[in-house]
Amino acid sequence: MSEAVQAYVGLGSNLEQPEEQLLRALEELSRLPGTRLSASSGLYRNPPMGPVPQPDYVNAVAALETGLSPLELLDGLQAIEQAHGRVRIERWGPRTLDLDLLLYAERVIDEPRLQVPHPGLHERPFVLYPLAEIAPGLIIPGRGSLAEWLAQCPSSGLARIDRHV
Ligand code: PH2
Ligand code: MG
Ligand code: MG
Repeated sequence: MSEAVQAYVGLGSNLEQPEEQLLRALEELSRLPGTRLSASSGLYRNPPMGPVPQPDYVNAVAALETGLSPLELLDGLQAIEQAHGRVRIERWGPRTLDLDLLLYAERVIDEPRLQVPHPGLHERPFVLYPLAEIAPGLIIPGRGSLAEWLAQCPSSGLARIDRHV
């Protein structure tokens, strides 16, 4: 395993107790081989984006320190999605758990299985706001500063969920 790098993962769920899905997924992320969960944002309830009518989502972002390669990490994320009973029925459709690799070190990756930075990252409030909570000074490779994208992105519709722990 190579030297650890910082990676960011977007979490989303809108089926079967979304908050529980996300809290369990955070624990599972921390147990990936060669990986440490270095930070996690709050949980945000927000309306579904896209063309499919579906329940509200709960979204969050996690920071990982990992020795896994980008594709090894992607495999790990997909295995966790599978373990949460993820079924791929339609694009943009509802899901028990979605784990998107948002950023991997300062890398730009454009492969059939994996695009990093995640293509939607810079325009989605449910990614930008939780990301800013744990990495406010972040530069998005090829796209500029997180702070600038955030300033153009209304937070309307995002409701931070209090965690009673
Ligand atoms: N994910 C989608 C489609 N729409 N809407 C919200 N609010 N949050 C998501 O994570 C989300 C979505 C497909 O990945
Ligand atoms: Mg996904
Ligand atoms: Mg997604």
